[in-house]
Amino acid sequence: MLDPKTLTVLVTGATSGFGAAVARRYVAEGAKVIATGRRRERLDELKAELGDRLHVETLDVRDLAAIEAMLAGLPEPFAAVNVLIANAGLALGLGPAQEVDIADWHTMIDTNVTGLVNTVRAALPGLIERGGGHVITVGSVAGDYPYPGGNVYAGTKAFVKQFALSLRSDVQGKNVRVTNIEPGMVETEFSLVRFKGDDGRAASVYDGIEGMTADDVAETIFWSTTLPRHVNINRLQMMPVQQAFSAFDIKRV
Ligand code: NDP
Ligand code: 8X3
Repeated sequence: MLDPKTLTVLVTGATSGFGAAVARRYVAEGAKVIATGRRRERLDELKAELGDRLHVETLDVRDLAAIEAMLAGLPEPFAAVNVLIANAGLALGLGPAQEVDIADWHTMIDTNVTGLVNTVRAALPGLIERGGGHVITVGSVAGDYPYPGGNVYAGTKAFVKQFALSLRSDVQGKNVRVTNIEPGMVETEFSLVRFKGDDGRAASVYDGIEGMTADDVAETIFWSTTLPRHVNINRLQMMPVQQAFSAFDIKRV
């Protein structure tokens, strides 16, 4: 197993959900963590909770120049990032394609696709120059299995998967591992964001289900990055036991 104390982890979207759980998991094991996100007060709370091994930076992943400036200005103890967890992302809406607000589609593409490639492109050269590391991308079961209303969100997660696999080919021989983590339903702020603050609708998604938690996902990410250096998990799909697959939807006349 790789010693977590040797890891300097940069995680995007750490103000909530998977990202915050990831920050807690790595700091607890002695790693250094740079936690980023747009909501400063959440970052400050995380800093107060986790202490010296955590560094926080306000960051919108849609802003490539801001990512580059953040990486260039990291304080010395946090400068040598060797694990990138490109987690920031969101779904907006669950309506049929013919009815949705196209601004929501643009925001998902800007965040889940452009934000992801911004983050990876900015951080990857440093990882390689320092001798290697690990890039974790956060896909979704939605990247494989279509569902009504998934439309652009699902499309962005299919992109994440194929980008991650392709990235692996590009960094072959550079000692960089790449893993796409693909969860199913996990109760975080994800549905609250998707349904634009409608608590009742968000909560109903998880009614009667023992869903996975952000800690389950953080544990899986932690595990995949601390496996012996010669092992690469390419893709890892995970679901709650109560979530499975359904048959094709056939409309008969
Ligand atoms: P949360 O809503 O709890 O967390 C999302 C995080 O992304 C927040 O920290 C948010 O921070 C950040 N974020 C959103 N937009 C931006 C942006 N433009 N720049 C920087 N950070 C941003 O959801 P999850 O933890 O569940 O989601 C994390 C990832 O996991 C996402 O990519 C999501 O698509 C994926 N996922 C979630 C699943 C689930 O069921 N929960 C299942 C499969 C995948 P802030 O608003 O402060 O910027
Ligand atoms: C989030 C999981 O099933 O709501 O990616 O798309 S799902």
